[in-house]
Order: sequence, then structure tokens, then C-alpha cells
Amino acid sequence: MTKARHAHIHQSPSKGEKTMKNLTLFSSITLASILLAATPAMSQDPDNMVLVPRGEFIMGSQEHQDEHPHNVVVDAYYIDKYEVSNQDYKAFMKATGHPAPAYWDDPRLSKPEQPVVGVNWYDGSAFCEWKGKRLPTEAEWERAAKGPDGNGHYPWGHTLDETKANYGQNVGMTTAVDSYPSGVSGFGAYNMSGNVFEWVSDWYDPGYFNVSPALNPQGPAAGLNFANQGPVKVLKGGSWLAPSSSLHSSHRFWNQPENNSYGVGLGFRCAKSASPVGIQATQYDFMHALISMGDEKWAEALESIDRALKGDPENAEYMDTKSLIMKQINKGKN
Ligand SMILES: [Ca+2]
Repeated sequence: MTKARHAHIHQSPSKGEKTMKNLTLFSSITLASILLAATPAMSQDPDNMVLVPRGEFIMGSQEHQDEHPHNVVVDAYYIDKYEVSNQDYKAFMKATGHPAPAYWDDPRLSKPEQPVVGVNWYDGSAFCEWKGKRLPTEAEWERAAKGPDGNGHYPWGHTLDETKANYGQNVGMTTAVDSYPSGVSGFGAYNMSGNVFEWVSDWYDPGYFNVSPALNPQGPAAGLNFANQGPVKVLKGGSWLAPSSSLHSSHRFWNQPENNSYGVGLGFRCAKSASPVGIQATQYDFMHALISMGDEKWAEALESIDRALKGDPENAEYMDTKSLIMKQINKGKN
């Protein structure tokens, strides 16, 4: 397997990046007070999934050009604590008659507790649908890997550590889906780095992080037609076979959705939306209005503050915020 596309970038921060840093400081202070005040109002956790509350994080990193860092807000969701195992996949095959994936009989890879490998994007989607779930978006996957602090290069922190993940042929095969408990992400998800690459729902486009919406990005409408072999979907997290350079949480790799064999380590986990309700949703709408203001997306900001005011019409802070937004919108018209 080859991967020669990534050129490391060493540029001084652009105006956008400076704005983002200021925004991050501003919003972190404001958001901390909002989030501390918010009380969880979620349905009960589904089995073997972890809850990731609605919140903001910096998606991407300075590592590669296609990882352009940008602020993103993701609605609350659950994500599987573990990669889907062979045992899980066997139950799916039995219940639905779905065909066996590649490497199903490879003795190194076929133990019940090892993650299923050799599945294509459609297999992963079908499994998740059978479970009443779906593949995570790239943003959901990355937030789950980065944890509540949102800034770790790896799920466990900043330093590469072979005792915390299975990568680079250090072990020579996949390990159980609950292996490496010390490498668990801040939200409690296992093996987000390493073991098997994980399919997410988004198409891959190297420029997408420059134009992505700030709220619940779903990926571009079409994928890069890589080497004229057809459009590609995003893969996350590296694998037992892949080098350490693909391990960090914002790393983006890709494959055609019908391909199941790349690097003998293509697996997945599923996700499920979990919408906040009541006062929490209102506070988050306010939060999103502030973030949109920081991004100078005034129409988006107005939409969010109107939603917040609908939930809490007498809130003076929300009313003040709306006047600020209106002032900017009117300034643009003159
Ligand atoms: Ca993984």
C-alpha cells in the first residue's frame, strides 16, 4: 500500500486561522458556562454505546493539508464503544443472509472477539441499519476520538504510544475489540486509533474542511474520483497493518465504497442520533448562534438565535445577541 499524497505544511496562520483562535477562546469561556449549567436530558444509553453530548470541537489538525482545522458543532449522538466484532457480524449474517466478508476464514483474523475485517462501505451500512443505527459521520467519528477536551492528537493524548493502540504490524494481527483499555478515548470508545480502519458515512474530498458547514457536517455531495477508479469514502483511525502516520484522530484516508480489501483492516462501528431536549437544546442553539457570529455567518447566526428565543423568549442575553446579529445584517445591506 502506498500513500504519497501528504505534504506537510509550514505556513504562518492565515486570517481565518487567527479568527478561529480568537473565536475558540471566546466560545470556550462562554460555552463552559453554558455546558456546566446544562443538565443531561437524554434517553437511556443503548447497549455498548457511549453518549457524546452536543458540543463544539476543532475538527482537523495542522498535520496534513486535507485536515484544515475548523470549528464544528455536532449534535448529541451515541457511538459504539467497540469496533463491530466477528461475533456481532456472524449474528447479522445469520439473521439476514448477508454474505461473508473477505478474510472470514483467515485464522489470524477470524476469532469471535476480533473486529470484522474485509467489509466494504455497503456491508457496514447494512449492518448498522439492521441494528437500527447508521455509520457515523466523519465529524461524529473524530469528535468521539478526540474526547471532551477536543484537542488530543490521539484518543489518549499527544504522544504516540504502542502500548495504547494496535498499529504498524507491532502485533501482526487484529486484537480483541476491547483491547487497549489504556488507549480509550475521553468519551470511552475503544480502538479509535488502530486495530481496523473504520468506514464513516462521508464522501472524501481533500478540500472539504475549507468549506464545511459549522453545524453537523455530512461530507461533500460527491467524493474525489481517486485514480479514475470511482469516488471514495472516508476511512478513519489507521489499522494493525498501517503505519503510525495514519493513527491520529483527524487523519483522513479513503477507499472506494465497494472495495473491501485495503490493507486487510477495513472495519467499522455504528452511531445513532440522540437529540438534546428542552432547555438544553435552547442553550445549544444560543451557543451555535455565537459560533456562527465568530465565523461571520450572520444568516446562520440569526436562524439559531431565533430558535433559542423561541425556547426562552424573555432571555435578555439572547435578545441582546439578536440585536448584535441584526446590526451586522443591516450593515451588510447598506
Ligand atoms: Ca479502529
